[in-house]
Amino acid sequence: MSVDRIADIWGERTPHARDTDWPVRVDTFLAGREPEKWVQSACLLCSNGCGIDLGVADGQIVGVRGRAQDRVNHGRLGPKGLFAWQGQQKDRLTTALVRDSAGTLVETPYDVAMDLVVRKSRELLDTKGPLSHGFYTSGQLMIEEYYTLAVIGKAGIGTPHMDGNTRLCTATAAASLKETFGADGQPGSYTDIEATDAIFLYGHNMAETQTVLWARILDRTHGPDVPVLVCVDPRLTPVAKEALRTRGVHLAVRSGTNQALMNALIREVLHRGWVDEDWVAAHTLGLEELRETVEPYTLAHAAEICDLRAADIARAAEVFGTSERVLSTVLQGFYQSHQATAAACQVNNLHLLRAMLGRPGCGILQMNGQPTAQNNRETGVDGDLPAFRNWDNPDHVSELADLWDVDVLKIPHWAPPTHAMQIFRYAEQGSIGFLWIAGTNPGVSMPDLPRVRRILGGEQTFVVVNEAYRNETTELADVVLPAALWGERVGTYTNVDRTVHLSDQAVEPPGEARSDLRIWVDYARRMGFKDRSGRPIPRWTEPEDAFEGWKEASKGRPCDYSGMSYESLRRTGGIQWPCNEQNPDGLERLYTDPVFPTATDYCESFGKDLLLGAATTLDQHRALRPDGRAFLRHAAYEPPREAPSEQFPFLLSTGRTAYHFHTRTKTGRAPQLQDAAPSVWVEMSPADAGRMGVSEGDVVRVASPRGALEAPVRVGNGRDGMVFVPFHYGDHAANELTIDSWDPVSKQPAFKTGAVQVQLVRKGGAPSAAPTTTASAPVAGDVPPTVGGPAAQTESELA
Ligand SMILES: Nc1nc2c(c(=O)[nH]1)N[C@H]1C(S)=C(S)[C@@H](COP(=O)(O)OP(=O)(O)OC[C@H]3O[C@@H](n4cnc5c(=O)[nH]c(N)nc54)[C@H](O)[C@@H]3O)O[C@H]1N2
Ligand SMILES: Nc1nc2c(c(=O)[nH]1)N[C@H]1C(S)=C(S)[C@@H](COP(=O)(O)OP(=O)(O)OC[C@H]3O[C@@H](n4cnc5c(=O)[nH]c(N)nc54)[C@H](O)[C@@H]3O)O[C@H]1N2
Ligand code: SF4
Ligand SMILES: [Mo]
Repeated sequence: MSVDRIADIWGERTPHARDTDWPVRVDTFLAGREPEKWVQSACLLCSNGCGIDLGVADGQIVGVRGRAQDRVNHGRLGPKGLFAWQGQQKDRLTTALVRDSAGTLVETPYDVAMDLVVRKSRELLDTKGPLSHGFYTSGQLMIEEYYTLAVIGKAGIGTPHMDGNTRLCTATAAASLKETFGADGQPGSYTDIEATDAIFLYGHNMAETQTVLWARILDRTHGPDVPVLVCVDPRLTPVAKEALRTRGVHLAVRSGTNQALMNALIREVLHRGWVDEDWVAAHTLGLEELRETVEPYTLAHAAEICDLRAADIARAAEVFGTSERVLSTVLQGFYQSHQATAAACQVNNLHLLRAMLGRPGCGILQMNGQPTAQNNRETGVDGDLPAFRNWDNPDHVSELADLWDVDVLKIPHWAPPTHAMQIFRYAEQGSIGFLWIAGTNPGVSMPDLPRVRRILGGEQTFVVVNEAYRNETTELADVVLPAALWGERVGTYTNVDRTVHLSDQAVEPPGEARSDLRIWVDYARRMGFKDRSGRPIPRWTEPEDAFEGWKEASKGRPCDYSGMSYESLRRTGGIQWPCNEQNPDGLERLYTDPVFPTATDYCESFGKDLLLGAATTLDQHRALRPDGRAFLRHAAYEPPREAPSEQFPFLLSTGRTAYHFHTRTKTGRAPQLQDAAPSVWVEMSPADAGRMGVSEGDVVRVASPRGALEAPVRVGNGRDGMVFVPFHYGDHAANELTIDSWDPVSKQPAFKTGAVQVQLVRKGGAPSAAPTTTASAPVAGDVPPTVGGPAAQTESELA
């Protein structure tokens, strides 16, 4: 059947009962031509990682089709997967750009531009040493590229200044998994959706941000044995509506108060005796400290802090405490806040207290956002050491020195890795004089943009950017190198539930564009990086050899890829790590035994204080004798850094809409998606709007102590006292307003809290351009519905 997949984001329902397979539904979108061939890949527009085939004709992508046999999506695709590839065929960078003496970016042959990069880099390394170099990358490159950069940065140059935009994204997922279980890695599996009785979504608008995973949940909630949903989100998202429909709860917390709510949920579970005492005693540490910390958070106390009804919190605790199987997902409403790691750890705690791990239906998804954020963390381009090695454990550093054949002292491990916000600080001061950015657009996505522009645009640091389009960041760079995109190169990546996919090359990159792997290998060869035996660093030039190098680095570690190959990935619908001799087909769930990777000699991290971020030492960790037990981590609630005041009376929250991906470099060039959400808006509650005399479509000025933007109002369904701005629009960027402060443990910025004022600028006359199909749905009935029309018709076939 044919469906308008702009009007219907999730597509046709295929309901089914608990413990039965999710039916297959294959979605296909062709932009007018029949493909000559199909090329295997996985979607690269969110962490769900849907299996996708690219249809190719005359050397161009002409359409896409979901892969029926893929374990992630069973053939389905969402609006971004269906339509965004079209944006890759417009406005591409085909040559390098170099800033001339007049300050203009001039088209330059790639070789000449790379010569300049190498000259600059060599000069700084010779005069200032490795600390003069910083790398800021992405959650959207491939394993081969990340691992290559990790080896260049750590074994070739020796700089600790390396991080990804994953710091803004899911650094907290990694941090909370390390704190609780000793290492990163998602315990659960997407198949937990088929088996579960209750699903908790914490600060996660999955309906818009992992649309296919949400379709998977809808196929349970529309079948028999409906699971109960609990949604923790200040806005009435589609997730919140489904929670109400399944007779669960929508906890519309006041932004920035998650930790108080979590402490109350844990207290209730403890007080009501919903704890598996024997399991907890055998497999965890820290119960008494946790009990003590949560004791003050009675239902009434938390209700007051979070501005919720005590009965609703009690109901949520009851769902958790009395369901046989619970699946939890956590994302930016928790991660982008001042107590991010603390709150995310409480989700892990609830599962530990009820022994809800390692069996069907009982997963935890400390979600990723970006499609390859997981690999950024695994390979160590977030500053950590590859394959979840512990930079604070001398044995782990020696292993790498042996593997890479370099001196131990070359590998940066004498201090904690430098997080993104600190890298920008050093670039501001000029101690980082060479900053290489790839696969991210900080000119829109970082907090406090006025400052980011000063840093990137200043003379004190030389900025190189690998990009596929001209954007807000390339306009501030000294050299721009043209990058190949998805479908234009081969590589592998890993989604949230540890499923690894191979993406084959379907078409050639345009002009002089080339993959980040080729760019970095070229740089390394020209720089002449060598190991102790005189071999080049890295030892490979081709993607498959880089993957083989990565397999070797990961062997014996939690994220073990040693049993995979390009051939086996091509043959299957994705393989979950660990994949090795013991698990030749991969492993569906971790911690079935349950032995957690907390042993002092094995763990990825010795842990940190959740309130201050101070690190536990190796000796302190050993003295705790964790020996495979998980940590019940605890923290009191603290109010957010920037609270509303008389001058700035509203709470600011920022986030996403279903139709755009981040800074819109692809989705803004795909007509179906761009037309569905063409320009920025500001969401306000009906009560706030009414009080200010503001109606749908009126233009307001939103200002924070840092900056301001003007935009039309959507009178929507959020909390009173809160405004929400989507962060996708570089011309009216939410980050003009946001504060640059972060969680002490994960160092993830708090994009979800801040204080602003709102003033009416002029009456509008027409409704705002916000979509009606999503969390931004209007309260007024006379706003025209968001539809895609004939251009958005998609074929959908049930098996
Ligand atoms: N369509 C689309 N999908 C995407 C992306 C995209 O840009 N567009 N990006 C991908 C990436 S990289 C990421 S990281 C994910 C992000 O996916 P999500 O985390 O689902 O998206 P957000 O809109 O950033 O935030 C989620 C929710 O947090 C709520 N929130 C705000 N403050 C609080 C709070 O204090 N407490 C709680 N509990 N909730 C709060 C907001 O109301 C919002 O609905 O999406 C991925 N998928
Ligand atoms: N206020 C606010 N700010 C936020 C957030 C929020 O919720 N609120 N969310 C944060 C989060 S979770 C995230 S993930 C970030 C996302 O923020 P960004 O990472 O800055 O956003 P993108 O638009 O995805 O930028 C990716 C860039 O890489 C380019 N690109 C794509 N593929 C490739 C490739 O293969 N190679 C190279 N070299 N380039 C490529 C694209 O053209 C694009 O310009 O934003 C963060 N900022
Ligand atoms: S859910 Fe994510 S991975 Fe799947 S099609 Fe949509 S954007 Fe792509
Ligand atoms: Mo993200």
